[in-house]
Amino acid sequence: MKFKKITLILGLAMSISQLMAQSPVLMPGNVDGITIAGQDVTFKAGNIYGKVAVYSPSVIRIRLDKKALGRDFSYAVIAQPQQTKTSITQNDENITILTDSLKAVIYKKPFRIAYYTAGGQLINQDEPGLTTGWVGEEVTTYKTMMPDERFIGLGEKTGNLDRKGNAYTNWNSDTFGYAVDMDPIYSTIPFYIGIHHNLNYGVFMDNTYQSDFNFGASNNRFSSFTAKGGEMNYYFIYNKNVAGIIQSYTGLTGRMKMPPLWSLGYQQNRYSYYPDTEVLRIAQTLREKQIPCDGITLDIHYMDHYQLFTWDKQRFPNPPELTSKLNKLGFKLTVIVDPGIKVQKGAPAYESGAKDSVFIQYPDKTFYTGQVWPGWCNFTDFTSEKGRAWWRKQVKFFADNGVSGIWNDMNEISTWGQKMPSNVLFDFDGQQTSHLQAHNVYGLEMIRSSYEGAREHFKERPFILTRSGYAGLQRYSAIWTGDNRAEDNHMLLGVRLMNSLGLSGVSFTGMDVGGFTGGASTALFTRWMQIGAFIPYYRNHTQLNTKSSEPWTYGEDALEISRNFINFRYKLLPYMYSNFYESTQTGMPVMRSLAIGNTFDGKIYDPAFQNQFMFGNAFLIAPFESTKEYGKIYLPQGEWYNLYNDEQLHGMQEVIKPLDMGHLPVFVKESSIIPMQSLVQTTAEAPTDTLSLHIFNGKTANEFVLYEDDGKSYNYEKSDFNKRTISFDPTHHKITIGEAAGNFVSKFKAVKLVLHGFAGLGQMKVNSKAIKISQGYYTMIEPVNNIDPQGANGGRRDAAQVQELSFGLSNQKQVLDY
Ligand code: NBV
Repeated sequence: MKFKKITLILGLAMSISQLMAQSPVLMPGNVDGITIAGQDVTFKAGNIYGKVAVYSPSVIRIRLDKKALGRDFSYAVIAQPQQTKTSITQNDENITILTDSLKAVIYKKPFRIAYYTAGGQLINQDEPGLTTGWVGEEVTTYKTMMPDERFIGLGEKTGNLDRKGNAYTNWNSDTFGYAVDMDPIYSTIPFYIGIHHNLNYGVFMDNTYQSDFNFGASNNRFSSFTAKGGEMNYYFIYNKNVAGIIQSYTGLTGRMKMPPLWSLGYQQNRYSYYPDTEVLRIAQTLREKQIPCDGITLDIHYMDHYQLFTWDKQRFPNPPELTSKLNKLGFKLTVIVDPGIKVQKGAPAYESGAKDSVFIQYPDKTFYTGQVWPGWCNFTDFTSEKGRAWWRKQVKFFADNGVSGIWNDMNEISTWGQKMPSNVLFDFDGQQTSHLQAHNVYGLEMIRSSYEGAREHFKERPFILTRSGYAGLQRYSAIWTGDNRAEDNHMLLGVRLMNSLGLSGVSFTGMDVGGFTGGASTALFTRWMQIGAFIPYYRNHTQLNTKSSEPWTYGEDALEISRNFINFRYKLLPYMYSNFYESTQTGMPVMRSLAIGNTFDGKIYDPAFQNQFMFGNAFLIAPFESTKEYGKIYLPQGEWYNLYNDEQLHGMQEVIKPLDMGHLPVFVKESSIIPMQSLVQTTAEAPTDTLSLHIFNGKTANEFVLYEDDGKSYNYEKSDFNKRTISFDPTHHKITIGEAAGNFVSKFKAVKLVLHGFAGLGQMKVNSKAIKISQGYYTMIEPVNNIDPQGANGGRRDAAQVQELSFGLSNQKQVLDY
């Protein structure tokens, strides 16, 4: 009896001391309760519930929670797991999941996971001592930091291309005039790529709560990702190259749709153009000054006291007439929308939204009211189908007025206070949640509603633009990098932001060219306009009360240089449109960080070279501060041509080039295939029926898929496109234009082949018929004052000696031998 009492007391004392010693960090225990079903493994690990699921040979998903796994729901992921050849085996120590390209090992004592190549090389593993842990509701997965590991991506994040040594937060924020190292800014894409030992992998943590990523910020032990709530839910992606990782990531989160062709043209913005006569004056001036342009935008002053779905009747008395006049001049109109609906009795949008109860609410069922442009506002709950349906219906207002584009601003959500209470509730598609979980997807669901509304009501493909978003935003919208400053370092930061977005599945990206706040110097403005010609969404925009920023406002030289670069962009439309097509197919961005093609070349991460990027596969752009007189450029592997004069340069070397206002350093990669067209002032104007096909000689074989469709309807979804593969095979001295696929009749009937670096070639055989080659000069981008009677290059300073020949374009395969 006495003995029993003692053991009881001892036992009690022990459990109290255990309780007291319980760690504030909850971690997975040993794995048991394992169920293997097809490609899935479910288990318990101490108090943790887990599931590991194979999505494809290169994608494995991990879910962990401290309670039974809940509803499987995502705003980002649209893919279902693919049927994948998988072998799952286990022993006392571990469970091994093997696909054709990836091996995941779940260690049982305690739970942790490691990923290996099919050949057994370690790609990535949970940090063995830290694995995954919960502190309160906050969950973090820790990964062993590999020697010399680099990290790229994570969407719209400031900082260096290589994110090693830094930590980042995801909480969509309105950051007017942000500093170049500010974090977070407007959008959230919790997806990054790790690189080490000639291996690369991707991690996408699909959790919409505020999240933190740590890439060895003041620690050399781990990289980690944290969510402030919800479950640990991430996808591990392995592929041999970064392009393959992006392809898998966009396989999960979706790819962009074909944009309207006009949205690739130059766009003129300001905050704000009004009244209508001013809008037309700008449009007409662009035409008079022969500056190609396709889009003009109305910022908030078009509305009646900033109330959504209204027009200021004084400034814009007849919007359909305005849009029709603009259309006749070859312009499309985009208008801004904000999520806030002014609380105003009698106002149709407010009344109908309130009646249908589409606004986000406090727990006591009163609408959340926040202050923004129109004053006190309610905000549509885009996370409910009811809210989205209501918004889609409102979008008809724009269709009825001939609007072609919807620019979604302030959708972080931004309110003047910038502090929306945590207890505001969102439907979250049937599982009501708080602001904490819904905040980061608010913008995504707003653009989804705008896109779907436009798809319902617009006659043609819409252009949708957003400032905020979450992973998957590429399915609905283009994005721009918000309120930057007219400063050199902002111009370069903008390039890195877009490159990082491109690495994170978003191809259609832009920045305010010329800078939003402040005023650019002439040199900065000109440099920015040049870079703009090589970014996916090319718009010039500036803040209220700043100096005008149309291309003619900086003097004659700036105007001429801007025009020449815009001209070049318009001639490149067949190349660009085809590159956008590639984005729709594989997620490959149009604007490409050098980390995509040169992942393991350490030089490209050097801060001196990290702003360089590829525009498609052919052009390497080297942006520098406008104040620099010399630029040090790193040319990666391959042979390169200077765009202005075809000077040939070897890759894997640094070159120093003098910089002047007229020449943005641009290089063309050897073996490039660049289809071009005649100059037009707007995409509404048909180019001539001759396709200029530029081939840059080189030692490597290359291919280019030339894609055309009508540029405006959805018929391309029903095979109404024209697609052919053009290939260059230097080993066999052959250029092939493949047979055309699809039902669309190409706008081109003839080809003018422009050969660069083929000096000495006298003739070519086109389908066995010999055709004589003529010698010529070609200037890709005219600089100012290019006439130089003494110049060796046909009387011009900048020109390349080229070989040319012309022949008819057929729908059948055409083989050119040389
Ligand atoms: O609508 C006005 C501006 C707009 O021009 C800008 O591009 C957005 O990023 N908008 C922000 C509202 C706030 C400007 C201070």
